[in-house]
Amino acid sequence: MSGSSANVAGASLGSSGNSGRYDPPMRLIRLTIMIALAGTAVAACGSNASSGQTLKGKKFAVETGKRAVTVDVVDNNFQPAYVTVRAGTKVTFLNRGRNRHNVLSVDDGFTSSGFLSHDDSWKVTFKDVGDFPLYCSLHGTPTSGMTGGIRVVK
Ligand SMILES: [Cu+2]
Repeated sequence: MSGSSANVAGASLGSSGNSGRYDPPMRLIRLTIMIALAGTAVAACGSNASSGQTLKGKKFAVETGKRAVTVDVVDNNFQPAYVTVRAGTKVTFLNRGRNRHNVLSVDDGFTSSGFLSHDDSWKVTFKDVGDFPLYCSLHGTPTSGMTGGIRVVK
């Protein structure tokens, strides 16, 4: 950014000295702003797409030795938030909190729950290997707040 600002300042000085008009530098400045905005939009799109679909960098509780695993749904997070299980494991999401919650698949990788009241549970058997990001829409979004994920390995 500092590089392009310096270029605009230089062009402005040069053309005002020659003609006394300010049109050329204004056009340059507008063009520079448009390019900067376009670049920002592209960058934002790219980062949204990748952060919504990956569980990279999360800390996982490894529960690969079990055939059935329970994730506690509390006020307001999943415990553990990120779990590694073996393919074929049944995961029970149990609402131990006072608030209502839900368990929604970010990318439709598994069947989402409806609203879960205290002591309600939602069971999902994860047959396919892969990452399954999830969230509660009452206290989070696919990428922030009450989020979690199941990583299924062979
Ligand atoms: Cu919630």
